[in-house]
Amino acid sequence: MSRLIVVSNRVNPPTDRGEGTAGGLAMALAAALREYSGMWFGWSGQTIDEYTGKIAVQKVGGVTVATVDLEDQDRQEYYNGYANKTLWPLFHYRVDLTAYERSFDEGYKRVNTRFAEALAPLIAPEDFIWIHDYHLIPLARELRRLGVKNKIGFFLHIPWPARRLMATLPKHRQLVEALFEYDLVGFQSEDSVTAFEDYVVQEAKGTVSRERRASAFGRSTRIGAFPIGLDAEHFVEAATSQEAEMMQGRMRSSMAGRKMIVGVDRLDYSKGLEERFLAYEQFLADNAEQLEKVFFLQIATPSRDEVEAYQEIRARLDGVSGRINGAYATVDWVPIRYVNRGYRRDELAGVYRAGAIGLVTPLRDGMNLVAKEYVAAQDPKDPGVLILSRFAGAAEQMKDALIVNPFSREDVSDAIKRALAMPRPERIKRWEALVDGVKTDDVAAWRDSFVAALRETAAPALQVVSGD
Ligand code: GDG
Repeated sequence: MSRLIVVSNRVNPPTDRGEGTAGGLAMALAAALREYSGMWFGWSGQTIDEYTGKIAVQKVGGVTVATVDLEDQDRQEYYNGYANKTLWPLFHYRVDLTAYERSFDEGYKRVNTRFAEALAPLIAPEDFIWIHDYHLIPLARELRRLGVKNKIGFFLHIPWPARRLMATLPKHRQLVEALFEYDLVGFQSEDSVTAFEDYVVQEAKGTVSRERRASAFGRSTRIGAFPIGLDAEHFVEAATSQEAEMMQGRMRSSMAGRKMIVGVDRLDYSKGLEERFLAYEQFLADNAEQLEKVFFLQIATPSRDEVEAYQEIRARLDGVSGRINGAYATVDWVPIRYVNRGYRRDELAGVYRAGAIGLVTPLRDGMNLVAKEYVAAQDPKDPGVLILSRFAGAAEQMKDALIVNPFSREDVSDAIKRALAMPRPERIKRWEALVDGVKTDDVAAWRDSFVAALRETAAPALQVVSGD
């Protein structure tokens, strides 16, 4: 029987339903793997003095995981370097933060080779291989070099950038060419697929067929949009669990009748937190009658804190939140509760449920699962309002949210005002449409549609076509 082998940078299945780690990927993949017999391969997160290629296999939360340790140089050049200082900012349109260093390039290639060499012997002829995210774009090429002929799919969790941004990356053609070693390349949104097609046609002088087969570099691959979803059923359950209710009760008693606006994000510059704080400040300035009637809770879980850009955004947020609170707080009201720690998943569900507004305003986001979690956690009889950035992949699906431009303080401020005043029947109508989508397009639908599309890709997997 064919197995599914999932590969991602980190392998961290949650130990139980409540204790999720920060990061949408872990939850989604663990749910996918429990359904299929198979294995999850990746980095343990540990570093050792000298790389050995030794694989540790264990069962975690019902999932078989196989991990390797890397060297500190790998962590610096591959993980903190090429992945998080080069590709992450570039793919999130932050060319100003993008570092282009040759040593990062070498580290990226080295780790992808190491992954391929460790993984290849574990692959049986009938297995399907599903590789995740920007850390591992060249992995199929390395596996093919070792003679792996299996079907290999790739899914990009973050946005694909516009062609002219992509062209700022040294050796961008090599990186894109590596994607043509896959049988299927999946993106989160139509916006990303279109940007990729634009690169193929304009930059690589290739073609894209009506069936979405992209051809360039003498090869071809299937491409498509596979919007990721939530483990929705479990999240809805989590929102009414005892832990969630306790959390909601705790929130309610501290609210003193005030309405809460809530934001939950990894502390990352792509999430638009500074712009969000400033938009909320604008709202306070524009709506004096709302002072002391509402407050904003932002949970921002620290992330990638070895990278300077993350230390900088954290310091900026400390400054901006402090300044706004200094300007507006009264003896018994603080306008922004800014929290830098993580919570259990079921506790988070309780926090979402207590929020009259879910404020999700990333400047760029592949999908954004927080938007979907906020919707899934609402009380059907009295749901809150989702305010969502048009630049999150989720905006293509969640059209009944209040869609905003996160770069415009006035736009976000107006949406907050509108959401606070929204009559209950309109809130219910919008929420019903949103929750329908969240439940239908859940993580199982995502997994099944990707795996089905991978199975259906034409054999032979590598097909030589015209184009340069
Ligand atoms: C990438 C893409 C794409 C946050 N704080 C805590 C916590 N979280 C959880 C949230 C949510 C997840 O982290 C964040 O997921 P997002 O989708 O919002 O964003 P990224 O981490 O940037 O994920 C993104 C995603 O991959 C999946 O493809 O949607 O576009 O950037 O699940 O709940 N979880 C817990 N405690 C916290 O304090 N337990």
